[in-house]
Amino acid sequence: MSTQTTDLRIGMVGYAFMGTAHSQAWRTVNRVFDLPLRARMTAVSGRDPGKVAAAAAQLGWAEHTTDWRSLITRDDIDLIDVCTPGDSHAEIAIAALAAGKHVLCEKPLANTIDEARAMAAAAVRAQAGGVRSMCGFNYRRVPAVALMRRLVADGRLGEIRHVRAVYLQDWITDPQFPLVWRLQKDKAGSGALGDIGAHIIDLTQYVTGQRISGVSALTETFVKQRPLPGDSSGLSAGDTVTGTGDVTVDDAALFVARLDGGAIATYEATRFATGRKNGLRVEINGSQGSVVFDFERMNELEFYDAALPSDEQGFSRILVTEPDHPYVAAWWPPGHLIGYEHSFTHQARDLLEAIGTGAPIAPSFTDALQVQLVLDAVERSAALGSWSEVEPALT
Ligand code: SOE
Repeated sequence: MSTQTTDLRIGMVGYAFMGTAHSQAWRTVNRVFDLPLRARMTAVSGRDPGKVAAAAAQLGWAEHTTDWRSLITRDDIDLIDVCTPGDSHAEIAIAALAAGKHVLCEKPLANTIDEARAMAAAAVRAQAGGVRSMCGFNYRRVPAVALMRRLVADGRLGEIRHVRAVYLQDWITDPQFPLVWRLQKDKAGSGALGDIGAHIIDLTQYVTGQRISGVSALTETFVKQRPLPGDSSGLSAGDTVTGTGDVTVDDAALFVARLDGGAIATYEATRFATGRKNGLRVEINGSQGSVVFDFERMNELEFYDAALPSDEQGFSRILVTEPDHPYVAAWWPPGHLIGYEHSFTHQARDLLEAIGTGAPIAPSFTDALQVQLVLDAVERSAALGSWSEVEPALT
């Protein structure tokens, strides 16, 4: 590891689902990757004083405030991370850029084209002074997606003809699911379209290197009224319901599209695909091959290589876990999937809970002794060429 002397001091606005995900990233990134800057979790802001204090403590932020503007005027903050609903992205990001702060902003960039244009212009102006900005289309950074892009860029698929992209969720199929902010146009801008459709739009343009040049679409709102939640800050219901309100966004959005490199495409974004939890799937067919990415199997990429002899052709499953794959080498030894790390966090969780509550914890040393006894029996059996009994572990 190189010696990291320069800190990048971060102020994050918002601390719900995306704020939690970003915090995890800021906490971890320098422990995994060798980088020229060290992320410092300087301060987080949120509207509710009690909740932001709790979030700061839980997520690892040194300080907290209820005034996001104070983050922007501080000299000891270099980057503003915008993790709020879309209705405040433009105001926060533009103010931060004007103050010379780098900005990371969650997707979709804004709720309207006017806001997005103003943000893009502010970013270009700021960049002249060395200020950087980025939108958080995180799926680009899945190693299998990066590999998919490389295969396309290297010409392994030939001329791209079809793009088939779906993003399928089902978390609002129940009409009693409350009217959370993601279902309100003034807060979210649009529904499934902006929330998850934006991801597949970005992903397919990124992977193909082609821009969507025209679309023909239809949208639907299946459930037009929903219970009003007491707390509409997140994905889940608050505990109080105070009447009903109108759903003002799409529940589903479908469109066909042309890409400017000649491909034609279909897109489907819905939160009503019963049984589909986070089904982001992209298939690309070219003149020389095809690739398929499915987020629910995010460590894999399917590849069909038409350059192979016909008797060897077929979709092959590439396990994207090797050091030559993008991002992977910094994580774990070859073959250890991304997500492997979570089993250690879960292990630590269970141990902390057991110690704290006095609950039993497993596997105990006696359980582990049972494993040792099997290892020993295997070695004895192999050495002797005979059956070996495994005694029960008794302690
Ligand atoms: C909710 O639909 C959501 O969390 C999106 O807001 C995210 O961007 C997506 O990654 C998963 O689904």
